[in-house]
Amino acid sequence: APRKFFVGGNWKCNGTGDDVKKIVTVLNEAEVPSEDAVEVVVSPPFVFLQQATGLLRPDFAVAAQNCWVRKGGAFTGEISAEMLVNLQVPWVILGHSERRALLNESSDFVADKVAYALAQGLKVIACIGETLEQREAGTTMEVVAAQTKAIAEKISDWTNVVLTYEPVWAIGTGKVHDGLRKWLQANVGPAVAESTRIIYGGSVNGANCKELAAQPDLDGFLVGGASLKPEFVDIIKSAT
Ligand code: G2H
Repeated sequence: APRKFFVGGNWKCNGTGDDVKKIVTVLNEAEVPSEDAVEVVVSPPFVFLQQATGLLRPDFAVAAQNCWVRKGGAFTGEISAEMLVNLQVPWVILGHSERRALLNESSDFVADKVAYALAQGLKVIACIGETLEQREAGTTMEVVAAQTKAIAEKISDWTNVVLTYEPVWAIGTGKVHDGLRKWLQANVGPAVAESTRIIYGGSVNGANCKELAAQPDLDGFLVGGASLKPEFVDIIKSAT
């Protein structure tokens, strides 16, 4: 089966209950390509997940922005994968560059989270990407391959993984996606390389989405800032 275009909206740590209503109203009224052509997933902060789920059109899904690495318990301030499953939240974003950088999440820790979340039945938007320093040092492919390898060592089924390349610096060229697909082919296998969606994140907006979507190895987007605005609809439309 061809890889279905994926558009994720990462709302990050933004908004109020009223903002959720406003954003969801815009999405619900939007005319977008059919479910066969694009998978749309929005990711509100934890506290708004249930509200968003209740209001959102049935062809769009929600994702949490993080979850705890193992079964819940005495981990103050954390949210477990089991809780997300219990709330019928289908997706979770893991390893976002902001968590890797600001909260010191290591590749091994992220990989453990990916494996645990998948085992609980969640679908995972797994994020990888290099910093500007690493890019300038010419180690981009090495860095993203190591981040992907950490995950590949802990999972065997990639069906419910969307791999998200988010260079911490800016707009992509599609080249890293090609390298990542080749890495999967050589290290995981041709079937996984063929079927796994590799999406792009980093300042995607209504103006640049069409050009980016035309890259052959790019199967969708994880959108931050622009996912809070009506132009998110234009980004969804770039699927076709
Ligand atoms: C990268 C991205 C989405 P933005 O962090 O996760 O955000 O589109 O605001 O660059």
